[in-house]
Amino acid sequence: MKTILSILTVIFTVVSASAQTILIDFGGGANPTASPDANSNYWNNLVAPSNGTATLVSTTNATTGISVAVTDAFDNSGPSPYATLTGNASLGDLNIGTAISDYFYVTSSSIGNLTFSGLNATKTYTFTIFGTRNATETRTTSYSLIGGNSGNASLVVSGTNLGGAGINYNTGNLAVISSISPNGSNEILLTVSTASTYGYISALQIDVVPEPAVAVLVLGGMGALLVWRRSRHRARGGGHRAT
Ligand SMILES: [Ca+2]
Ligand SMILES: [Ca+2]
Repeated sequence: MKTILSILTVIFTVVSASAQTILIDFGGGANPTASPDANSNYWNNLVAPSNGTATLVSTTNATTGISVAVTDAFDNSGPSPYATLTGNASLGDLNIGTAISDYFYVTSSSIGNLTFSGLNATKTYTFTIFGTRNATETRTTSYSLIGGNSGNASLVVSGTNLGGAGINYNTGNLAVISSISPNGSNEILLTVSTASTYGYISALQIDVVPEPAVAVLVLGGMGALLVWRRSRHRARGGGHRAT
């Protein structure tokens, strides 16, 4: 049994080593997120809404080979209008004050495009997006991703009592778009738009999903273990014999 546990440990270590998480804070330069944060995570800051670029590191400060560029300018960035903004625990690793309380924004007559490049064609990417703004007007932001496949989601970012009594901004809801693969140029395009007056992106988490080959390896490995266990069991005289 100890051997089996050791083999399983090795397999799961291989899987976890290939999974990466990336955190990005969008906003003006006044409130960048420092690294590491209170959870020991490293962040990337994008501070130029018209032409910003960044070479992205993972939450463990590892090089990812992925970069992001603003390829269609946002209208502008916004500062933190509520310095004490505290998000809900549901935001997970995105729940850092300097990250969630500032943003890039668009208006209904514009869009903002972010192009992610240097992606791995054998992996898929899950985008978890947070946006918020303090306003009694209900404002909804749309996020669309286009790579080898596509996906989209929307998020209500402001509105009367949206975050609870007297709290007119989003404090805990996220837009999640899963399993997007890169296109033939190893890129994914994220478009931010709105049918309301304004649309926002405050912070973004990208989870790099292990390539299918690794998952197959794990399943194959587990299958091999079961066969191995069964054959050992039989060799010891165990097993169910016909009576
Ligand atoms: Ca910030
Ligand atoms: Ca931000």
